[in-house]
Amino acid sequence: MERTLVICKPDAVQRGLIGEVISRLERRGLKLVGMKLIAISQELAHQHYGVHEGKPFFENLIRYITSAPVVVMVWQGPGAIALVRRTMGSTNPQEAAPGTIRADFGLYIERNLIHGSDGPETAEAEIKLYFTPEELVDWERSTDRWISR
Ligand code: D4T
Repeated sequence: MERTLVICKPDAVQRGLIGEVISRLERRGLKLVGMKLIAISQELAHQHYGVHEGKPFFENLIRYITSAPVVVMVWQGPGAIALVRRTMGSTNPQEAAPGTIRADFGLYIERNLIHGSDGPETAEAEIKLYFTPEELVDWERSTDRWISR
């Protein structure tokens, strides 16, 4: 079953939106298999966003993601990676579809509330970056038979 990394970014934590994000993903039927509140170090931020190094927004992005605690989570389900991206909305909240997290709570690309892995390879690498295998829980959910085919 597909797994993806989700981060409630510093603005989502500061604004009390952790529960809102979790609630939307839970209601979608996805299963939470890992979660923790952490402060992202400079080193971890550079590892995560290394692909953007050199771009004009890079320094601001690092400052933002390390500015306050974040909640990192792993969600599991069929097509979880794309499903989370659609639930989040476009990177720029101004362009995000109504009803998505970024559209409902965001105004600026620099404060876009949530991260979700953008493909199978990045999901695997990002999950490894934030979680050890022991921190991920493979569990049976009693409602699964009402959600799965
Ligand atoms: P993340 O990775 O944070 O989930 O965002 P996306 O996957 O939706 O978008 P991204 O990798 O292209 O951008 C990473 C991060 O950089 C910020 N950003 C991006 C910014 O501040 N200015 C910009 O012009 C761009 C393109 C927002 C998200």
